[in-house]
Order: sequence, then structure tokens, then C-alpha cells
Amino acid sequence: MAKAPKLPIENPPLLARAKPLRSGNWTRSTRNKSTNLSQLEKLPHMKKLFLSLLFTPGLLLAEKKPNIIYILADDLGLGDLSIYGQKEFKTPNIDRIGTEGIKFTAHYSGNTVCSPSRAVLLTGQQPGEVAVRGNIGEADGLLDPKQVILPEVFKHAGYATGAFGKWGLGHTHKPGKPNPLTHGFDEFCGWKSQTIAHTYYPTTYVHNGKEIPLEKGKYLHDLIMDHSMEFIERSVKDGKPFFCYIPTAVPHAAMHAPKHLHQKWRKVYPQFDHVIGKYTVHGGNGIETCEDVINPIAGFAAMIENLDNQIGDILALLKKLGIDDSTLVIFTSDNGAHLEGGHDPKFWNSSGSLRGHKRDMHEGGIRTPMLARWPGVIAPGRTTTHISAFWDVLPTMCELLGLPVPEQSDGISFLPTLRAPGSLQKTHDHLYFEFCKGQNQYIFSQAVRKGKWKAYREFQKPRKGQKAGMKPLEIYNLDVDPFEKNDLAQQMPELVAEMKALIKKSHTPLSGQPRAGKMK
Ligand SMILES: [Ca+2]
Repeated sequence: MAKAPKLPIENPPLLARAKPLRSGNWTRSTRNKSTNLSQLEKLPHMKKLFLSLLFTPGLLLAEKKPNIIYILADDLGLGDLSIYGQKEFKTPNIDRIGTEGIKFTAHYSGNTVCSPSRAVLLTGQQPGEVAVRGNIGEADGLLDPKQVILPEVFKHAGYATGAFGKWGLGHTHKPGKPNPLTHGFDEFCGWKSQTIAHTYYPTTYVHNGKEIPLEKGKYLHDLIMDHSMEFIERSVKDGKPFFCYIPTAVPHAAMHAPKHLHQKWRKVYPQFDHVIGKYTVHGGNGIETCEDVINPIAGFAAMIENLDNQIGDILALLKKLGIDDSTLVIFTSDNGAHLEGGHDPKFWNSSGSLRGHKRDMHEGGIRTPMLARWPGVIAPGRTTTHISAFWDVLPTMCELLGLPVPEQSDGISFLPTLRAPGSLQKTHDHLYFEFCKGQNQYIFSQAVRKGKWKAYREFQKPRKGQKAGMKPLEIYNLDVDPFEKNDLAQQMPELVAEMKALIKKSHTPLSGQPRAGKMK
């Protein structure tokens, strides 16, 4: 077997070096920590300082602490929602989040695949700094336990915290191993691992660290969504503000959908009944099988309709519970549209006329929908072109809660944009992205978004007479060339040099860690 060549950068990093905290105000929280005053005496000095700040009148927002529901779709492209231009079907309930709130047109996911994108979201670290740079979601301990991550910020603020769906950062059921519960969630219900989340009919699921048999034929996604709504109701009953994180697996991997909706859409698109969607669940524990899907085109539409109905149920629940005005709902997706399980993003225009899909650094791989609704705070019907990204979510939530931002964060709060458009919103100098396919060094790419400019380059495998290396940097003007067709690099040597410098500055090579090609 040919030996894999080394990348012309330092080893593509998969695990981050430890980074000191930005301030002494944060230290790692533990599950079920309460913040009563008697406990302060037992805490280290700096943690006492932080917690004492929580009890200082006027430091918290004057308004009631809002509930947060953050819904993260999986591999849903920018063009997969009718509010972003989908013509083949409607997503009226998801669209409501945007029409009754705000639509972002330049929001970027944390990466072009699941695990690193989620790591960026939870840590607030930019893609060139974060611990995870590719899909290694079957490994455990991917997140640095010394970092204070998103759910822990909510824990510190006295919130109930729940996660429902695909964790994507290791197993969720192994005793003694990191899992959502050790990273700040009070409750987790979802898939046992990222790989098993490729099927919606696994043999088991995990609830609060326990692996539970799943009834044969039960569509796991629906069970998980039921748990998310029970969590919302229970939190309100308990009188606690809540952070409800719903990293749904929809519409990722196998095009499994509830049977009645699948049948409905097969009648709409009978011309695709000859197409069989296949997905193999690799890895895992070897016992999961993945049922083929007759007419995956119908399966995709049915999955989206099902999710859209459930978002409608959640919005109705907020009204019923009387928390509509005190709940911020955000809907987004972890990366661009996928090409698996018989899904046909070209048929659906899933990338919204952008170039590329999941696993590449063109806009279709990383630019993602984001809708945010908070009646009474976010004026309805707004659209923003503010350039933002997943690593902005942590500082946004910290600002919302009146808490310091954990040191590792590279983001900028977009709360000013949510509250009102205007000059208060700070902007990024640039956004940097990199992707290293977990176990394959041959696939590596980098991108920069700086204003209207987009820079892109990818690794070139060794070919006859040519060494392996990074291909020349490409430059696109997204204002006039959103599909990245017209490479301007030859005409703009100064911008090429500037972008190369930004790539160098933003990419942190990590030493002493496993190389991508040697990961097991
Ligand atoms: Ca994904």
C-alpha cells in the first residue's frame, strides 16, 4: 500500500493544545452545581469571584432570563428551507422563526462536517483553533475538559440544560467517559454515537447515560423530539429558565422518514420509485443495520416535513406555556447539503445556488441558514447580511446572560444584531475555515471570508511528475460571483498575499498529537 504523503503544513491537527483562560472569572463547572452562597466558601478564589459577580445587583440583565432553544439541523443546505428559496416544498413552521424574527444571509457553520462544527459551536473556538478538525466522532474525550463550554455557561446562570439528538463528539453512554452530561447538560436523549446516528432505526438509544433498547420500527427522531418537549414543559413547571439544544440528525444520512409521510411524498414524486437509497452504518458496535429506502427523494421531503411539523409543535408549546415572549428560538444547520443515502441536492437545489456541498470549503459547504425568533425583542421580518459564524454563539449567549466570555472563545456576539440593526454590532476582520477529513490526509482544504472576498485552496494528491501540496489559492468576489466561478487570483496578487497571511495566522498547527492519517 502506498504511504500517505505528509501535508505541506504541520500535521493536520485533530486535538488542540491546552490554552490558558482569558480571565480568571471562569473555571470549569460540574454537573448539578448550585450557586448558593454557602457553597462559595468552598470554592477556589477565582471561582468565588465569578460566582459573587452573579449575585451582584445590576450585573445581570434587567429583563427576565430568556429561555433558549437552539435547533441544529444536520446537513441541511441553505436552499432546503422555503424562506431561503426552496421551491419544491414548503417549510412554514421553520420559516416562521425567520418571518416572525430575523433571517441571517451570511451565517457560517463551524466546519463542513458534523464533529468539528459542533466542537466550534460549543467551545466558541474558530475552526483553526478548535480541538476537532475532522469527523472523529467515534473517539471519546474530544473536548478539553478544562474549557468552559456553552451548556456550562447556562449552568452557571442557573438554567436547566438539555440536549436532544446527535452529540457528535464521542459516545454518549460509556461510564467514566466524557459525554453530554459531563459537559454541562442535565439531560441528554439521543443516539449512542455519531456513526449510529446514520440510521433512524437503531436497536438502542441513550437517555441520561443509559443505553435503552429501542422498539423495532420506532423512528428514533420522533422519540427524541418528544423528550425535548417534555424537557421544556418540565423546566417551566419547575420555574427554571432553560437551554434546550436540539442537534437533530435530520436530514442527514439515510433518508428514513415516518412511513405515512414517506408514502405521501412517493405519490408526489412517483418517478423516483425506482431509486433505492442505501446507507451503510460503518463502525459503531457492528450490530446496527440500515434499512434501504425506496424513493429517497420522497424520503427527504418527508423528513423535512416531519421536522417542520415538530418545530410548529414547539412554537405552539411556547404559546401554550406562556413563554413565547421570553424564549429565543434559533434554527440553523451544522454544514452544507450531503450527497448520501440517495439524497439528491441538485434536484432540490439544496445548496441554494451556492457552489459545493458538505465536505468542501466552497460556500455550499459552510454557509448555513440561521433564523432567530424572540417576540418583543427581535422585530419581525428582518433580514441581516451581518457576517457571523458558529463561534459567535457562545459570546452571544454570554452577553445575553451578562456573563464573561470563556477564554478560548474567538467569537463576536451577534446579540446587537438580534436586538436592533445598527452600529453597535462589532464585525469580524475575517472568518477562517479548515477541514481535514478525519482519517484521510488526502482531503484537506482551507478558506477565508473577508468582507466580499472569499479565498479557497485545497490539497492536491501526488500525481505523475508532481509532488503533493496545496493547490494555488483561489479568490472570488462573492458580491458579484456568489457561485465562485471566476477566480481572480491572477489579477489580485496583493489580496492573495493578504489571504495567505490570514490563513497562516488563523491556522494553529498542533504538535505532539496524532496525525490524521494515523488515527485509529
Ligand atoms: Ca452534519
